[in-house]
Amino acid sequence: MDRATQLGDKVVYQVYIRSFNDSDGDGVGDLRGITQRLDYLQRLGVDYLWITPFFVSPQHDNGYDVADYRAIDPLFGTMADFEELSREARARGIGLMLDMVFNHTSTEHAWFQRALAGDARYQAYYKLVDAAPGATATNPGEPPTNWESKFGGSAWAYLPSLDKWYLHLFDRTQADLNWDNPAVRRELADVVRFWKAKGVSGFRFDVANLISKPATWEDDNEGDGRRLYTDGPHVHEYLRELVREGGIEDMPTVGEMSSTSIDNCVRYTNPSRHELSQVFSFHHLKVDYAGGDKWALMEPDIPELRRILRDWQERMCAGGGWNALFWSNHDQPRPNSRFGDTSTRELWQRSSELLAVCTHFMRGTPYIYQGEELGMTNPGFDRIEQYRDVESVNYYHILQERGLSADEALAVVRERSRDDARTPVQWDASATTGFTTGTPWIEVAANHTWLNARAEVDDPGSVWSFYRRLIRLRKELPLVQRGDVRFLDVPAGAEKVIAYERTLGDQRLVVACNFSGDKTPAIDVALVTGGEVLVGNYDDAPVAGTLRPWEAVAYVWC
Ligand code: TEU
Repeated sequence: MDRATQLGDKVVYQVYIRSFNDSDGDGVGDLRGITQRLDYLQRLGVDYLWITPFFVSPQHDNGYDVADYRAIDPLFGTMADFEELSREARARGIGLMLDMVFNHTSTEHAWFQRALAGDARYQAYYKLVDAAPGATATNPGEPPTNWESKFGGSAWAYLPSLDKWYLHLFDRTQADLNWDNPAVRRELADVVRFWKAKGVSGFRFDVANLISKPATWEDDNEGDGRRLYTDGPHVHEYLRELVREGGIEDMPTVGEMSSTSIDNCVRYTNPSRHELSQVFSFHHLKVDYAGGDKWALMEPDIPELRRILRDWQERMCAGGGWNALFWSNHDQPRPNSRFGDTSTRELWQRSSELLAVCTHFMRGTPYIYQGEELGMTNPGFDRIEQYRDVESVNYYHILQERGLSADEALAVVRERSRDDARTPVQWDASATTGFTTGTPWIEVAANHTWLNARAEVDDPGSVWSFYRRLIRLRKELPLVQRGDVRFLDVPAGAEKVIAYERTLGDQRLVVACNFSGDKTPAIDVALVTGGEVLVGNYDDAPVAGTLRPWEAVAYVWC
């Protein structure tokens, strides 16, 4: 089945469980909390929920450090709660996609613990490398390579009791699994079958393109190691095997592909390859990294954003691949704070809606990250103590070691922290936003007094209603589901406009988005002559091809 037939009319909603809705007052979101909000999600019109990990975990990385893939962390509820959620979601036509963190386990996982206790069978589950002679706990010598952890510092940690190093591409409590060991691959396929038998509808695979490491350990003389372990030698084969052995080829599956290439993503998702059905790629979310560094601030480079989106849309389409479409997730700042303008309510609304128009008419599967449909923004915390994320806290210190003052480091963290997207969903205007009756695990954003679901769901002019409309349009228009895509050149003076065209037979759709607060010549008038405005974020149509500040419009010929 081609991907457009399988997925063209579907929209996924991401639930970051910890911050979504708390049913028991402990300040942390949970499974029953999701069940309580299913009516809201059904009304929005989404097809699937991707729920971030709720498995047993010491929570050093908020559940991305799994200690037992088959058991639910009591923090989030019980298996009975999961089964109830699954039943209730299904009754509303919503499927659940679970988040499988298979590149690494928590160091508290029984496998790692057995490895530590000296069991050779389990030592072969991880990437362990003997230390050089003479290593001691206090002076272990050089690690096997110079690779850096994505959260800062070396990607290797020394185990004095074994006199070995283990690889951790993320936190030191997240040990990379050895996918070259067939026993590991069998264990993981078993986990997939376990959840499939529980009736889940699909899966997201965390950092799926990092699972196959190179056969020899070499330093990266040009960078942090990623070019050596990304899209590694056996990654396609291993994913195909997982999908086959897990029995999930017909389900929606999405791989998180960090620093990947289009050619690889065509391979990951073209149905003839029997791998995954969708990919998240991140190049478009690096256009505001100065010198490629997430922790160096820069205004977003919109022409570069256009170039990247164009490449990914056109080349994935030509290669029979399929993109996940998104601006936002639990690792990214809020997109309106980042690419839009939230300085006034009017600009906040227009730029939030512009971002929605820009992705929802593209070819692929749109993902809405919780709260995005309300236009939630970065919280703008002003003290480091308000941050919880391991990466943010590490980098606050690393930036100061690099010479920034504490205030400067905080200013960077404020724009780049993963916690920007992790504040509680703003259900209402009350002090804890209707998220919990207790004390939220992380502070709420101050703007919840006016920016919240209660204020938006019944207002036909709200950001929420706008998202609902876009979801419905995708379901109504085969052109959006399966049309070809081609990006449009923009006229001189319109460098901050992103415009593209979808076509299916003689049907045509043109989308133009002005990523700026200036009036700008946007599109050649001839291109839109005779088209009808399908949707726009102003009440009236643009005049003579000129877009107003943060204007986004879609014209259709059907
Ligand atoms: O993220 C992987 C990842 O590579 C990033 O999104 C990025 O490197 C990170 O956020 C640093 O900026 C996935 C999960 O989405 C993330 O929450 C986990 O922390 C990580 O894997 C480890 O499991």
